[in-house]
Amino acid sequence: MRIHPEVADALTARRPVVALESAIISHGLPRPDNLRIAREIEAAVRSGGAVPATIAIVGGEPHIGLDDTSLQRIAESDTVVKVSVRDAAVLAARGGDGATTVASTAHFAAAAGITVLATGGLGGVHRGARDSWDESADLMTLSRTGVLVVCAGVKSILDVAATLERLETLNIAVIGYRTDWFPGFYLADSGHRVGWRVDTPEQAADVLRARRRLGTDGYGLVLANPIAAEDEMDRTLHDQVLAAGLAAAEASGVRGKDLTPFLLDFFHRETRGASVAANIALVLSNARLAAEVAVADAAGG
Ligand code: PSU
Ligand code: MN
Repeated sequence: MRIHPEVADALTARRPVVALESAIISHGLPRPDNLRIAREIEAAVRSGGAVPATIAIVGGEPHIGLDDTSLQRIAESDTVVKVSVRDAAVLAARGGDGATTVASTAHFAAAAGITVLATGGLGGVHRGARDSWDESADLMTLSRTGVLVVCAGVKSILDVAATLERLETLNIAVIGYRTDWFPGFYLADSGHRVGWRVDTPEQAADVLRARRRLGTDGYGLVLANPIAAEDEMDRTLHDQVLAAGLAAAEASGVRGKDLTPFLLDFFHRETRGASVAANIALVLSNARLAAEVAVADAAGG
């Protein structure tokens, strides 16, 4: 692993660091805006007082923290593949470039000693999983990787109720940030309750400390941060486009790791950018909150 010097210095000095995934840059957001947004996500972490560590595989080597040349390569190259945990070694062996999902970002972050990770939406159980068995490796990975993932819930393209059940089974606590409801990604509220709530970054950091004392810090945690009311998508438009997107995916036979990018792209095109605007707003908010939690964690010792 290559740890960027700024990140390495921060980790050595126990200053706050936030890990950022890169699949959202390469596969989750439209070009050419994705590079600018990637930089804005890093800036949001800095404005919250932490050092950003965007994670990706560059030239076969996992990088913890990217310089601008590498960030550009991940955002713009056509040969960058979406990398989950199982793909990492195959890609590393052949020296390719890969953008990491929440699962593989969590894996490399934990290996580097980073506890807090920010993303847009966590992967989860897909609709129709009863037949397709399509469940994101994000869930299984978090059941054995002790990072806190700050996200706006799971994407509404998923089966939210089933995802919450699996999170329970896998020992991954879900904590609402200033809410008792699990967020719905583009919408603030998915209609499902969460069991726990915190109202400040300090309270979230208290949970991280308690978990170290109790020895449950090998399991992941989800801090669910709803999109701000003024940034939410229109619910009627959301529901229409979701139904159309699911039908289009079914009709064109999209499966496996291509399904999430397909549906996100469908949303972005069909809503003429409204879903992109919501996606950007929520990911920046998550990056900022993740930084504040990392700061509170570092301050508490
Ligand atoms: N959240 C977003 N946009 C994304 C993703 C999450 O706002 O593109 C990506 C993340 O990298 C997540 C992945 O880990 O989608 C889940 O994909 P899959 O269902 O194939 O595991
Ligand atoms: Mn899948």
